[in-house]
Amino acid sequence: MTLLLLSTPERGKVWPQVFAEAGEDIVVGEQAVRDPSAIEHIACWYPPKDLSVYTRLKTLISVGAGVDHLPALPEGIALSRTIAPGLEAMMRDWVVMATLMSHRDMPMYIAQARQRVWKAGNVAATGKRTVGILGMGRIGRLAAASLLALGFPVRGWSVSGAAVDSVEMFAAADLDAFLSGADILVCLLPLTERTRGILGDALFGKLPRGARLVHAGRGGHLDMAALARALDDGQLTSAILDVTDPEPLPAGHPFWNDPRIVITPHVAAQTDAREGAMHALAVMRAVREGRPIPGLVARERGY
Ligand code: NDP
Ligand code: OXD
Repeated sequence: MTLLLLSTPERGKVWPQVFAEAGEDIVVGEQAVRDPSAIEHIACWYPPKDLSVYTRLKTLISVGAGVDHLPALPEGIALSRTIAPGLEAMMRDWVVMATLMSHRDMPMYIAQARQRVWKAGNVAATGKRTVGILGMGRIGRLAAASLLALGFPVRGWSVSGAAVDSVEMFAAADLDAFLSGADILVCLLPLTERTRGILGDALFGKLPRGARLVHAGRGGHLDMAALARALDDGQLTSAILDVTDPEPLPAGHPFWNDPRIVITPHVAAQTDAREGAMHALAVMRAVREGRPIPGLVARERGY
């Protein structure tokens, strides 16, 4: 069973070491493939243009947690997203940071400081603002636990609405009720047909007036023009964005200079090279032994 890695030079260095330690075969880069029919797994962000030459391909592994950048795969090829506790912890940290920044009006104070303005606003305790998390999966749950520990009331939205300790949960059909109490809205959804463009006029209009947005899902969730309208109208107070549409955000985009918006360049988390390799090894072994594939993406759900 050979894995083909198509990724960054750093992963190209680390993965072969990890695979050698594990006694597994790896090929780095398509140019190094001698026999495409020997490749049973491909790990990549973007897949090869022509997958059909890999006639015995069993799994495609996304080196990230998301899979929205990947095309639909032919029947018989499984899709796995990388499950990496280190990446999930980084996401939690970014969400906690951005939520606290939103709660404590940091976009406004950063803008004031640039103008050398000393002007105090009101300070609210964490218990006074409810955080609403769109997407209560692996990352949403981790973030919720830390936000609860800081004293924020937390509510969550997921397809199932399945119970999460100390979190007020809402199922897909109850989106409006969920939004009506989300003072700080955190988006941690996967990008799918059902969630594309969800952060738009209609959704913003259902939040409490003056709500704050924290977004680390995908750029495709966000209608950027709708966000500008909601900020101009006062419906939203601020937005902290790790993802935009497009990425990179063009140098001339008005969001760069908007005092109500803080942008980070899709760095909320990155998969550690060794952790990513360990995930790929776990996938290969599960396939070999006929066990459930870690990080398996359900074709019909798209996440
Ligand atoms: P999971 O698959 O574990 O969780 C996804 C959650 O979203 C689940 O709770 C799911 O509901 C919910 N969900 C999906 N579709 C809908 C829908 N239509 N309506 C309501 N809820 C929905 O994903 P992770 O937590 O691991 O990751 C979430 C996302 O974070 C990734 O897909 C990626 O987009 C983003 N990400 C961003 C990074 C960055 O650097 N900015 C890095 C890593 C990830 P249910 O539980 O009922 O299935
Ligand atoms: C990911 C990402 O999905 O980096 O892992 O956004």
